[in-house]
Amino acid sequence: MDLQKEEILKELFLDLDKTENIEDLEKVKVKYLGKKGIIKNLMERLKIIEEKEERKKLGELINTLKEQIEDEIKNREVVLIKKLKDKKIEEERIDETLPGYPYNFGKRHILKLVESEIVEIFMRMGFHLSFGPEIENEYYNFEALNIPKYHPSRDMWDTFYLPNGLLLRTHTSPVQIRTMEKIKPPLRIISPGRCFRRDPFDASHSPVFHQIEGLMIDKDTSLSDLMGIINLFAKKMFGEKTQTKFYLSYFPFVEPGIEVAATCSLCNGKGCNVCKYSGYVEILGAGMVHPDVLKNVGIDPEIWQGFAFGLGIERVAMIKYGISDIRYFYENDLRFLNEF
Ligand code: FA5
Repeated sequence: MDLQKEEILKELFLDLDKTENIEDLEKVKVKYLGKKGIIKNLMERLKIIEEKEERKKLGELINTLKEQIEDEIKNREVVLIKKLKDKKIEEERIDETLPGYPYNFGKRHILKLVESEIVEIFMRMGFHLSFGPEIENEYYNFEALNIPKYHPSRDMWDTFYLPNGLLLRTHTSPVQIRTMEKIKPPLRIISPGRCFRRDPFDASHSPVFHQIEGLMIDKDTSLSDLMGIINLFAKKMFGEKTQTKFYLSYFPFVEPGIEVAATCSLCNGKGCNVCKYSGYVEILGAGMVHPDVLKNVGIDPEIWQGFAFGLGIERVAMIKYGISDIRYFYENDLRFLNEF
């Protein structure tokens, strides 16, 4: 039987040279060493040789050839695995000269930044932080503040009522009552927080918005203390040149009630579309705490007087940064949020 060893090996080397990956190599393995492969075929042919010695000799030769083929395939496998690894390393190579990815740090929302700024100004004037619940009852939101049931002034605050007789607070003024119930005067507190009203969304109203309540109770506190403190706040918040205007207004829990407007910091009082060409923008409601409110919490109005104020944080932020529409605060548009 002619083994044709040299031809087989020559063909093997050609086949191995053509392999590019392990899958190709597997096919070569099957071709030479598989069940119907070249070696198996040689073994089958061996069976028809009758001469025992010749069969033995040829058998040994086939085995040597098989081992040689196995070795060559193994060698090629080592080469292919290295090639594969090198390719992977090349593909994953880090080019340290490329610019890095921009790292996006989270930041505080503009309303929180403005809130902190307002809180800091008042804390420097000796006010302390106080907090109250967002879900309130009628007593704290209205009655203790001199707004009895069916009183027409309740219409000033279009309220979200909850099924269990509770409500979402319409302003931060209930914190005045809760604080005076707990702390004896003299006291000075500010209370930031969320408020809720059935106000439809428009350029200056949101159904959810933020206020900061201020309350000071002491002996001999007067309207001029309130005016002095608000003036100082306006200058610190909007700039030293800021002027304020005080108007008489009505809130059932203060007497007298006032509203305060500050020169528009965008146009410096000259008039622009943000201040509707008046040069001034309303910043807060305030007044001297009504004696009946003091009585409701057991404070003697003959000894103690005080003032309270409530300002809208969105309104302050809009004036300070010239933002013409309150909806920007709530749309979560990163182009807007990243400006602050
Ligand atoms: C009050 O809520 C009174 N509690 C303020 C007060 C406190 C008066 C203490 C006297 C003494 P008013 O309804 O005007 O008042 O609201 C105060 C501020 O909250 C407004 O000037 C405005 O800036 C803001 N505000 C009210 N409603 C909305 C709303 N729907 N969206 C955004 N801001 C609002």
